[in-house]
Amino acid sequence: KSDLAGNAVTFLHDEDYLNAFQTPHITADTWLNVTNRQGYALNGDWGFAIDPFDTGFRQRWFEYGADTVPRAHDWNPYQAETCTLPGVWNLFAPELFHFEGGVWFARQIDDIRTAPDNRLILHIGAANYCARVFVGGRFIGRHLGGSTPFSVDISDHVQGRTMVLIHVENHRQPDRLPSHHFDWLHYGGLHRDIALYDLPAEHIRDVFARLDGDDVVVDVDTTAGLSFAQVDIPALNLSAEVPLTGGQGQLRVAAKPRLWSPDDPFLHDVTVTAGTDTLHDRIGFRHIETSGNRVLINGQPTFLKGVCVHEDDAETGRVTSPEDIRRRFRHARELGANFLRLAHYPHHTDVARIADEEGLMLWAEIPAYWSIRFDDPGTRADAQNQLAELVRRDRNRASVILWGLANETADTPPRNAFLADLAALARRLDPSRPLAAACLFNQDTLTMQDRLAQVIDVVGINQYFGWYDDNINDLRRILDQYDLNKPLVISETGCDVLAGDQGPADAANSEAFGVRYYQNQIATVEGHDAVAGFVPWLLYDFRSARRQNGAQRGWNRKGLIADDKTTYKQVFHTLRDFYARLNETEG
Ligand code: GCB
Repeated sequence: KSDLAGNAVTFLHDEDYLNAFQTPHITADTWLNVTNRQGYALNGDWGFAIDPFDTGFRQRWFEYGADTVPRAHDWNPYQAETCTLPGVWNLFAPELFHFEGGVWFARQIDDIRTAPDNRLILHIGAANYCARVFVGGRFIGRHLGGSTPFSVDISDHVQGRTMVLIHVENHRQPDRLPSHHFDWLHYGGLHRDIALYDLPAEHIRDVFARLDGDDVVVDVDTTAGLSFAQVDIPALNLSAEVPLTGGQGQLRVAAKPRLWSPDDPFLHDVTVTAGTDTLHDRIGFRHIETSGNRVLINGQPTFLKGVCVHEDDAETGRVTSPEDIRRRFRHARELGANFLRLAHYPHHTDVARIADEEGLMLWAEIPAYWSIRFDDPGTRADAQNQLAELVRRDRNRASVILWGLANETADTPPRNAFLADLAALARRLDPSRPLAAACLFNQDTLTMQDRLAQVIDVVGINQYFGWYDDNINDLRRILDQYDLNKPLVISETGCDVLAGDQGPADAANSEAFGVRYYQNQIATVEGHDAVAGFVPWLLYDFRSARRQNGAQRGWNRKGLIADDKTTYKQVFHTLRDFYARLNETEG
């Protein structure tokens, strides 16, 4: 390209700078199962620079090499300010709290390959929202979606010490999931583990083990050059060879495994070997299905005594740890809960892993939340990819009993087509689990007419009668009129309570108000035949930029426990008594 005077110019339009870094896409297709693999952690110190004007693309900051003199003067990754990853930039400095835009992260890596033809895979736990990966000065690819893991083979770009730059950008855009507007804090950054994996050239990409009727089924997916895999499950006395075609194979054997259940969360050691590669996992086998209005675990009707939870922490934001997860589960158990709804995006990989060990059941969802551009093919591809990455990551986890497709989305033809496609994808990637969503009920007739309810297996409704809506009797009408032959779960209910507020029961935000709210809710729901589960909103107070009244001050205060994750509100005890009664009746 040249200008009128014939001078060479690289880009004519400003947006071309960014358009040059759109493809290749990094997607679920290149995702690698890293379960129990020994990785080389890249957590820790990284250089970082905020880049609100995308200067780094214009000046090609990513081309800085170890021995090259920087071509631009504005940033040098070797002299950068540093931050600790995983991290969210909102908490790096007070002035970054509401920053939305692009940030560069830089770090040198070593070639850790132990054999010359081994593959070197970069694995990123999550980057909110759009990540562009540059290795050794080259653009490798772009990933969309803020809460799912991705991997990319960087073997051909690493020589000795090599600079890795990851540009992460979190613009709120109408074509993303979530879109412009949502009720939690818009954290940006690389908020989960980053690691390198050194794998043999021929390796296992994924394993999916499950129960199907009376059979144990193990799908194996490897690189194309392998002709068989070995599957060992010692507790089943199972050791079998699986022939692979084009790298894919399936083992199906009749077996009677000891079943995983909330009361007996038994996990089987499963080892798959192919060529010189091995993947090891601990997998629970259990049945999950619905029958009429009930959810059945191993054939037993099971009431979902739940609680919703966001992934948020006063100190670390979206960054979580096994200790934080275990504390979450301890509180859920203390409440008497057996079920958590992981709102409103995929949570950390360790959540389902620890829930497997502890016998808690989970609803895992993607952020198809509120108004989404359902008619945009790009948004559709993004949603499908986020779902595929979530399902592939967590489908070996017995604790995950439901895939959640959407939350409070309006019934329109484009939305129904979009979510029907997602449902089909989920069933294709994982035929073993029911699908759920928080549907909308008709406000006038108080009936469930949302056509999404026809597509999914477990119908959720978020209702706030006594808070946003006044008349609690309307909830009874909804339940009485519910006539779908599918489980109905109260997938959210709650009210903002300020911990320690001793105001009277008719003053919003007081502890007494909260207690009365839940008493009314419980009185309406308890024993009602239509209801298969109750999942209050939510375990802890969480940050939300849109919540700015006097009691909120940047926090959604519907937690049963305050934001310090220590101070119980009285509503916690109201619910605990309810679940204790249910536990007694269930015997
Ligand atoms: C809802 C949303 C949830 C909000 C909640 C609230 O219905 O699903 O994301 O945080 O209400 O507190 O209003």
